[in-house]
Amino acid sequence: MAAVDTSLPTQPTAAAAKLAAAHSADHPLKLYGGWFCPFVQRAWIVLAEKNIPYQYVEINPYHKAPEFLALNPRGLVPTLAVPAADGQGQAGKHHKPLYESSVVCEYLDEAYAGPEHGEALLPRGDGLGDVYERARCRLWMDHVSSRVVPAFYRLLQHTPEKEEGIEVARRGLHGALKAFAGEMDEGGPWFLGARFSLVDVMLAPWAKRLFLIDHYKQGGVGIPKKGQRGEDEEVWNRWDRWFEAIVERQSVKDTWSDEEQYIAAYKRYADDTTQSEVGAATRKGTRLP
Ligand SMILES: N[C@@H](CCC(=O)N[C@@H](CS)C(=O)NCC(=O)O)C(=O)O
Repeated sequence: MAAVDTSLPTQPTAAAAKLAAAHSADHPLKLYGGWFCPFVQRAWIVLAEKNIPYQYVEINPYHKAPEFLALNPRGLVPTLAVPAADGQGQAGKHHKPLYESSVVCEYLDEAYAGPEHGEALLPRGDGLGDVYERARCRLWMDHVSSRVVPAFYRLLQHTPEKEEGIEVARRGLHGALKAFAGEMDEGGPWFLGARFSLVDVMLAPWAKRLFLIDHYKQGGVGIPKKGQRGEDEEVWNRWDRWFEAIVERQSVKDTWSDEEQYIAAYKRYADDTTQSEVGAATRKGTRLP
């Protein structure tokens, strides 16, 4: 295990530090997170969006502490400790664990559904139209996790000695982003048009991290400039609208540390020497954890 993965700065900074401090008091709902982690940011955004009371607990997931593994045998963040209302928590404790960012986000959206938590982040309702919309959202949430996110790491971890040229990796990311943008509704910037949803949340953390590709990789993200997009003009324009809105979303800004800190943390990815599970899976070409 490389030392750097365990020598990350230990705390969030900037806006994320403020948010963490405001949620440092003991609370039965606990989010175990790492400030640098995009999967954690998904869950943190949902907590912020829905005005849910919780405690934020910063941990380093590369240190597999026994108490952490007892909650999440996969040893990954985000991990959520959910209050067990019936007292029937794990091993007699008063909480039950949940993990996997998309599962955690859906749980929070469903469990905190009262009017004080605002509009649901996944369309509710039992009508066939609602059921279809919910399924369509899940489809594109899955597209983010199974297509966009792996393509992001393939490009960020691309190094000149790789057999596959950087252009191939870049095209892979473009293809996944265009497929996503091509499905977006009109009438507002979000995936569902005027309505902000979990589909937006799923991609927001990587949208915020695209600057790392510009910082580290020759040619950067490389989305063609306006007016030079040929047959993709419309779809990239729609992407721009979404991107400009998501990076300005309050919950996204509030869960963000200093950019310099991400640049330092992601150097191991850019050099393709990270020992993280995500990094190793990208190197091997296997499914991300
Ligand atoms: N599929 C998981 C992925 C979570 C994940 O990979 N988290 C990283 C931090 S960004 C982690 O905990 N890594 C620890 C390790 O690689 O050992 C999710 O969606 O929650």
